[in-house]
Amino acid sequence: MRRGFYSCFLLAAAVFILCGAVKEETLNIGLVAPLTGDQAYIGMGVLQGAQMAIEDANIKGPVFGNVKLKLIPLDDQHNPTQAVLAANKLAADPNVMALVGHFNSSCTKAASAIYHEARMAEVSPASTNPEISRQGFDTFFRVCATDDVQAPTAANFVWNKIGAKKIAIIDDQTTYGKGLADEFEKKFKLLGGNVVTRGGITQGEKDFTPLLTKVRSLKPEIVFYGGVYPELALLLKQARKVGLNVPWMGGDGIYDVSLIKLATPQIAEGTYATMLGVDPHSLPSAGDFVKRYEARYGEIGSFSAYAYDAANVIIAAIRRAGTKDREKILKELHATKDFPGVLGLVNFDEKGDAVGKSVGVFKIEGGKFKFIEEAKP
Ligand code: ABU
Repeated sequence: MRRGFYSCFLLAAAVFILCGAVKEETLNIGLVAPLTGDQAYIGMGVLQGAQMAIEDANIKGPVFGNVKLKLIPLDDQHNPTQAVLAANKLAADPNVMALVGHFNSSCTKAASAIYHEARMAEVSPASTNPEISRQGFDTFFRVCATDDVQAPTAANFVWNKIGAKKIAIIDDQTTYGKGLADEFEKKFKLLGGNVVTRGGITQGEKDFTPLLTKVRSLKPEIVFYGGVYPELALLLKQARKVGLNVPWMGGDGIYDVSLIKLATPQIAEGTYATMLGVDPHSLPSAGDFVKRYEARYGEIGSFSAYAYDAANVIIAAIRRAGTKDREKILKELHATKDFPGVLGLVNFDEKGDAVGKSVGVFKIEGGKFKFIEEAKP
C-alpha cells in the first residue's frame, strides 16, 4: 500500500518536473543597428554588448516564472527606410518585449513612432540627436548623452584649449551629423568664433576633393566634422592630398578604432573627438565586462558597454514587471532609479534622456584615442 503511494508520488513529481521543463518560455528583446555595410564594426559592437547582457541574465535565472530571454538582432544598415521595416517587424511580434536600439539617430527618429504605437520601450545606446526625445514618445529612452551637451563641449574645447578662432564645418547631412554640426556652430559663434564655411557631404560619397580644395582656400585653423567614421576616414586622406593640413575634430560618431584603421594611424594622428564619458577601461565598474568582452570578441567597440547597460536596464524592468505585458515593462522602465550600469548609474528624465552623463575629449596619438579631459559644456 505504502509502496504504491510512493510510486504514485514519484510519478507525479516526475510529470510535474517534465511539464515544468516543457513549459519554459522564451521572451525576446529586439536589437537594431547597422550590422552590415560600412558601419558594421560599430554596429556589431552594439550587438555583442547586448548579447552578453542577455546571456548574463539567463545565467542568473529566469526573469520571472520559467521565462528566459533571447536577443533578436535586425540590421537597419544605418538606413531609415530599413529601420522602419525592422521596427514594424519587431512591433508585430507579441513576444518582443522591448528594444535595444537603434544606433543611428536618423534610424531611431524614423522608427520611434512605430514603437510608440506598439507600446514597446526602446532604449538607444547611441542615438544622440536631441530632437528624438522631443517628439513626445513616452516609449523612448537612451543611456547616452545628447548632442546639445556634446557639441558645445567640443566648441568650448576648440575655442579655449586648442585656441582656434577660424574654423570650417562639414557635416554628412544626417539627423546626427547635421544636428551635431548645427549645435557646434551655434556655440562656437556665441564664443566669438569665425566659421569660414559650412559644407555638406552625403554618406556613401567617395570623392570630396572639390569641397576640400575650397576649404583649403579659406585657410581654417581646424575643421569640425559632424558625421560617422567611414566618410571621415576618406576626408582625412583626401585633405592630406589637397594640402589641407589642419587638425580635425568630430563627435562620438567618429570615435571608433575603425577610423584609425581606415584612415591609417599616420593620417588619423592628431584628430580630436568627443565621446560620451570616459573610456570604460578606466572605470572599475566596467572592468569585469570589458575583460570578458575582450576575451571573447577582441577590442571593445565604442558603444558595446552602452548596449550592455541599455539591455540590462530593460532586463531589470522585465524582472520587476514580472509579466509579458509591454505597457507594464514600459512603466517599470520609467521607474528606473539609480540602476547600476557598468558606465555608472542609469537614470532617465521625463523625456527618456539619460541624466548626469558627461562628455570626454580624446585625441588620436600613436594610433589610439587618448583621453584628454572630461569637459563640461
Ligand atoms: N551618436 C553617434 C552616432 C549615432 C547617431 O547618433 O547617429
